[in-house]
Amino acid sequence: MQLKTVSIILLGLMLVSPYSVGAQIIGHQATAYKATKITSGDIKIDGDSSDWSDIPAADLELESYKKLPGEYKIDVKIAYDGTTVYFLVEIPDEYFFTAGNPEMSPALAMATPINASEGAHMGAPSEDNLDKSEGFVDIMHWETGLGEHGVVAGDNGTATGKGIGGLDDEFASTPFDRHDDVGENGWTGVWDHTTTTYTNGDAGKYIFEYSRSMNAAEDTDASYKDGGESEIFFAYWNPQETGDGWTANGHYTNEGALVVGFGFEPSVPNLWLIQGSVLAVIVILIGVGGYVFWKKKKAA
Ligand SMILES: [Ca+2]
Ligand SMILES: [Ca+2]
Ligand SMILES: [Ca+2]
Repeated sequence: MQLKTVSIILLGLMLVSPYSVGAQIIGHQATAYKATKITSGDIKIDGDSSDWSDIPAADLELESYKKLPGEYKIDVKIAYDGTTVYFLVEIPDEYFFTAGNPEMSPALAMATPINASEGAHMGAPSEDNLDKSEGFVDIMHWETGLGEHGVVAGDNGTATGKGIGGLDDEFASTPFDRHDDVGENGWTGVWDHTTTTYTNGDAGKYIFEYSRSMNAAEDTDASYKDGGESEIFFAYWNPQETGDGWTANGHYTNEGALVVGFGFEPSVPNLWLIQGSVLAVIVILIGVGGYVFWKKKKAA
């Protein structure tokens, strides 16, 4: 190897960290999760999570796209009975709710690709290309302030435009191109909080329990198939982000997909292993570079 070549490699390696090399190869670390097949009727959509006690949870960390401080460690459970898919999302956060005011109450969204390669950026390929689209994502969007705790929200398959209780069926091709579904709102949900007094500032966690048909009802919905795989992203808006509530892009989200296998454990690439391998290659190259440099210097 020529000295010049080795110097170029070393300069390149000094400029690129192993983390960014790994992240460029496969993106953020995904989380694998096996959705549990249940018998119809096992899960009741009522905001009470006790019927989920036998179903394992995926632990996800939601971070702020706007780089706001802190993160949310949430638990997600998914079950299906062949015709209906059920979701339970539990988010530790203070109870904070103002009836009729979406921004002063929590909001949750979930994106599943319809024909985009992933749902992380609502159809856009990356944070740097948010106005480009690579396809459509299906969206569940729940503004709790438009409803109340313990009360059924969504439209259970009817078409009403804006969802009852703020639980809406939508789609997007980019973050700037998001629409309500026109054909039907497939979502049914009940949210609650572990507080017993429902006083703003109470500690505890939010419970979001919701379901939908596994089949797409229209082109703007994703399908969830028994034996199939789906990549899912969640977003949470904290009503205490500002004195006036949350801002549109103040949401916290999982940067790596939740990869869901319906009835099986899906395999996901291990980013840490790839980063470790990249680091090992860098150490070897630096060693080779140092040896060549030493040989050249000795020969000069
Ligand atoms: Ca329940
Ligand atoms: Ca729909
Ligand atoms: Ca939809």
